[in-house]
Amino acid sequence: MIDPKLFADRFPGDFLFGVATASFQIEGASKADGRKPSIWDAFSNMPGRVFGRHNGDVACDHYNRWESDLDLIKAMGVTGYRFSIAWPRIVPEGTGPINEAGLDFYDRLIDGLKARGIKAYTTLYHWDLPLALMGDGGWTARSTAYAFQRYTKVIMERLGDRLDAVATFNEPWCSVWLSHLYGIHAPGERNMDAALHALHYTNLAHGLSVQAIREIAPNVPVGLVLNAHETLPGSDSAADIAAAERAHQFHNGVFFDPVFKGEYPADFLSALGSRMPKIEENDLEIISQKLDWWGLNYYTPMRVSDDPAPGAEFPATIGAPPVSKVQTDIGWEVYAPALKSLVARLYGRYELPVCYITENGACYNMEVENGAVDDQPRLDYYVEHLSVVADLIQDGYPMHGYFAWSLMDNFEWAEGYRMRFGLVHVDYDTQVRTVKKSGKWYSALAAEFPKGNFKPD
Ligand code: GCO
Repeated sequence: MIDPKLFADRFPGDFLFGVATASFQIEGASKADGRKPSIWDAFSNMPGRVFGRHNGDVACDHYNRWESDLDLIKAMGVTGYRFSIAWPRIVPEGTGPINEAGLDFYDRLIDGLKARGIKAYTTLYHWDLPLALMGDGGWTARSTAYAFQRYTKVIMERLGDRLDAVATFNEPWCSVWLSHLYGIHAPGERNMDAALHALHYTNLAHGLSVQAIREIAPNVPVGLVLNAHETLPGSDSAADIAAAERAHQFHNGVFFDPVFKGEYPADFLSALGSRMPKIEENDLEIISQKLDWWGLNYYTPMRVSDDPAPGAEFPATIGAPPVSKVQTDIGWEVYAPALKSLVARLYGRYELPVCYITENGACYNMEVENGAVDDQPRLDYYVEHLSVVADLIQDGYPMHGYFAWSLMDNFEWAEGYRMRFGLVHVDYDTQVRTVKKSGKWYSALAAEFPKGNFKPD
């Protein structure tokens, strides 16, 4: 096994090691203290949407166990905790009354982090849209972007003085394409026109939220977390190389270009622009405000070939087979070189601020045996990918920190609880937490970096 103490030498002394979670995936207590349903509560209660019809009612019961969970994070020796705030706890109907009891929970959580010397990295939207907003069309309605701006203001007024960083959205790719075009995530639509509306209004909501954060808490570094895809051509034919570029525009460019260049990608626009909602005069200006940092969530590459079907809709690609034979238990190809080429390519294409790896990790479903979880393949995955991060730093890329996904096993969206990503195992019958072999290794590594950093340039 790679000695974490030796491995640590490859990172600068102020590198931040953290762990990440998201509200709906861990909190449970879905009806407590004034919380109302989110689209994920509704979706997980529909037949055939989530494995085993699992739901978020109890999850890891973090809402009640937050103190011992923070003790666990502290004991693991990491210095950053990335978590998300549940909009349906704060403004339970999306618009309208503010729920003080919901704010109180995050107040206690953030104070609890501070008391333990752990930095608070908050995400405002990790997919739990208040269900009531679906009555107006959810993300396909422009009004949702303004509702999000108001929710942002409520958060920043109450909590902004103690946040070490804030991200507006987590993986808009998922809440746009996976949720409105591919139908896998809530609300489960399969409709390009709806998805194109969700796309622009999500981007707008990001911009409006940045405005609100700057106004209320100008000292809090603002960012956006993107699951950029390394779109690799399935062969070196000209058709596949062109397909990979279209895939880049569709899966990455529609988020990166408006935010970092103030425009939508050209080929995307000529193919689908006429089906987008009206882009109002200042929208792109609002969307493209300067950010202090961006977060990259990376798990696996995207391999694509040209779709030969006549009239195939943009991006007109089909999946190409994996190159590496190693797969995690969720079936994702393990291929660390794509993390390196992806970061290099994105910095080549865009003027990006400093980067945090805000999620990286692997799904392996080992259970507890004799009080321990031997998840060596997850540990190997971490070593391999962290090693790439160290190489990127050496090559001069501004990689400032790394958050493992995830602190503990949790509700893996459409896969329910059967897919486990935690450094810590959760027994869902007893809520007992057991630090896995990978978690012990990661703690030993993180313990070498007591300072943590946040110095956006
Ligand atoms: C994400 C998700 C996580 C998932 C993880 C594994 O941002 O993609 O935040 O919620 O659990 O990615 O699929």
